[in-house]
Amino acid sequence: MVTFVTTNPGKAQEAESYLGESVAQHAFDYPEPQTDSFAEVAAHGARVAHEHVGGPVIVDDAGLSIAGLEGFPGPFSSYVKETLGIDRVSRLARREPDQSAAFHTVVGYCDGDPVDGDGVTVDDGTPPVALFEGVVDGRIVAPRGEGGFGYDPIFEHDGRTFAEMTTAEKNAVSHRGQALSAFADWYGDRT
Ligand code: ITT
Repeated sequence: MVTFVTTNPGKAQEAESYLGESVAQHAFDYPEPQTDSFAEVAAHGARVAHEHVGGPVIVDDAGLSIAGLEGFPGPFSSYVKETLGIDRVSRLARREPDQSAAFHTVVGYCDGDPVDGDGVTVDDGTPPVALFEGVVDGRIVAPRGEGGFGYDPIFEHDGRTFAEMTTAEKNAVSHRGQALSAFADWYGDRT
């Protein structure tokens, strides 16, 4: 059993849909270092979460980068959603000529033991953390759809917003689905 340490029930639901009963959510708000690197946040978070939980953990650090806004809100996605809200982010983005955007995530795994493997970014800190990245391209639109969470209603991929997809449909194309898929392949070989 791997513990997904996140305060975000939407992320946990996607991981459970993808990985089944081998994952369970634990809500713990680990401190995030001030950096614009999702990988650094995920690596730090995985170590702190492992120390807190005591067993194998994953964490997920994600963010939305809007091309016409120079990558904003990026590492500030959580703060910007709480302060501006997604409607205003959408309006700001749609004033720009380029509305393309990308969602990034890095999943960090830590169980205290050494990690290794093909296609995996291996962090050399202590304790070691395995990192799995995912990125999906899309564009910012006016809010549509009732599903998903966070920025999903304003992020359109292949003609539908993530909020217009089921969890399984979103996982099949999303940043998180890609990272979870890489993690699941790697973890299957480890256990
Ligand atoms: P934890 O750090 O506790 O996991 P969080 O919601 O703070 O939860 P992030 O910092 O990774 O997680 O997320 C940054 C913001 O991006 C936050 O507002 C999320 O709701 C949003 N977000 C993350 N993944 C998303 C997704 O797949 N679709 C839409 N919004 C997402």
